[in-house]
Amino acid sequence: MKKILIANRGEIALRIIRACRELGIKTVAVYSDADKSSLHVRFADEAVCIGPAQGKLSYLKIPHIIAAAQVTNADAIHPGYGFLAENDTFAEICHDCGITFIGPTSEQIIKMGNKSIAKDTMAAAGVPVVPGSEGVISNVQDAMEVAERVGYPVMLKAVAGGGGKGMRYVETASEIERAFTNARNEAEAAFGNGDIYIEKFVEEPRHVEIQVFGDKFGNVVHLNERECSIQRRHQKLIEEAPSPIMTKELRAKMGEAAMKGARAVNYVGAGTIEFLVDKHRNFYFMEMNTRIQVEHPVTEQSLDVDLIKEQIMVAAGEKLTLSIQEPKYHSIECRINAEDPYHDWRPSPGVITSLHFPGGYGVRVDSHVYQGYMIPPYYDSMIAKLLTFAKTRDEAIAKMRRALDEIVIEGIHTTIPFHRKMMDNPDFISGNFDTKYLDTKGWQ
Ligand code: MV4
Repeated sequence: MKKILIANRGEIALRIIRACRELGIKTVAVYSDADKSSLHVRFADEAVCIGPAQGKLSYLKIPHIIAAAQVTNADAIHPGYGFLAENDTFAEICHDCGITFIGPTSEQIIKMGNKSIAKDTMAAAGVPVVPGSEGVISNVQDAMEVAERVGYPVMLKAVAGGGGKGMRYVETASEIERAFTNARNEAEAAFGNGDIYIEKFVEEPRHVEIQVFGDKFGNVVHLNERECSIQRRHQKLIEEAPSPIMTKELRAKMGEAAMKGARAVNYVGAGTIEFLVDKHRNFYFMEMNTRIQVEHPVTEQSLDVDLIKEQIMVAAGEKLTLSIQEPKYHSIECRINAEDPYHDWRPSPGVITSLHFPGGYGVRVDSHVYQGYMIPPYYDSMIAKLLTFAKTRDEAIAKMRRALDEIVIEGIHTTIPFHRKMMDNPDFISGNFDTKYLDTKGWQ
């Protein structure tokens, strides 16, 4: 692999360019009109403008990106996360054009993109799943029957959904007809696919996901868990590895289940298997993400591995170099977003007038912003990932407090005050939280 085009922007584009630099691989950036002065454009060896500011007209335009790869002679494309990362058509077109898509095959993306097929595939492979319908539910009658069988409350989920979209909580039989119709219409409008499946509602679940990796020789490993329960409206805000609830035994069981799932689809590249974990530490498959994730650095800092380099090597046809091992460090990530947590988390784009990032032992900042940078309003609001890592969770939290005290970002509002408060929150410190924590208790 000699030259990689990065079909993304922001911090992940920089993260990928940095890995390529260290590997001696040339890079091509693509950018929209709004990103002319972005660091990914400056740090790449070449850069191609692919359209106007809106993502739909630039970073999501497959023909523009393929053309950019062809005119620059790139032999591979790294999609990052978001945009085209889980677009099966894009993966297929790359393949047909003789460009290596750094990720799984289009078939694997399709299979895991349909949440009901994904669930049935995992169940067949022996991965624990939440009791519910087998396949999709075609009418209210069937919905009632399944709900009676597994017991209320239940969740209606869109097969084309994920990340909480098109979901309905149903407490009693009297609500199910309305919920089913609403979920179906909402899913049809949002995804052009109104198919719905049902499962029993898991009470007070935690979101714990397992990083997996496969190569082209059929080798699969798991790289332990990430705890992602601190979320707001399905947006993760704090992630950590290991999870405060994890035991060696549970890790081995969940890791084994995740590898079974990955092997069942001959998975190649970086993937994440998301689980719900209930208060008795039962775990259930939720979804598989067929991409590198925003929070991959917490795994990197916990295990001392480079997941982006590994993605590139595996895509180039090398054997996996990673092995299964217990966490070496505790790592925490705070997502710094250009949002105002004091005013309903409203977006806060604009110019960063003053900037100072923390450093020192056990601190990592992944960010594309600099002093004078204008945060455009067109894309997601994450402007930096602040990580700390240490031998113990308490030390990692202490480092995070210290790092949050050092950081300066002026000119816009950010999620920094939220994170600083969370680092003193007794429930966070004791690991006593689930996925509902922020939405029900708030942070102030
Ligand atoms: C659930 C659940 C409880 N029981 N499924 C939300 C996002 C989507 N990926 C699945 N989600 C959930 N599915 C059953 N059977 C609770 C959630 C859920 C959730 C999951 C992970 C992280 C945050 C969440 C917030 C609310 C609900």
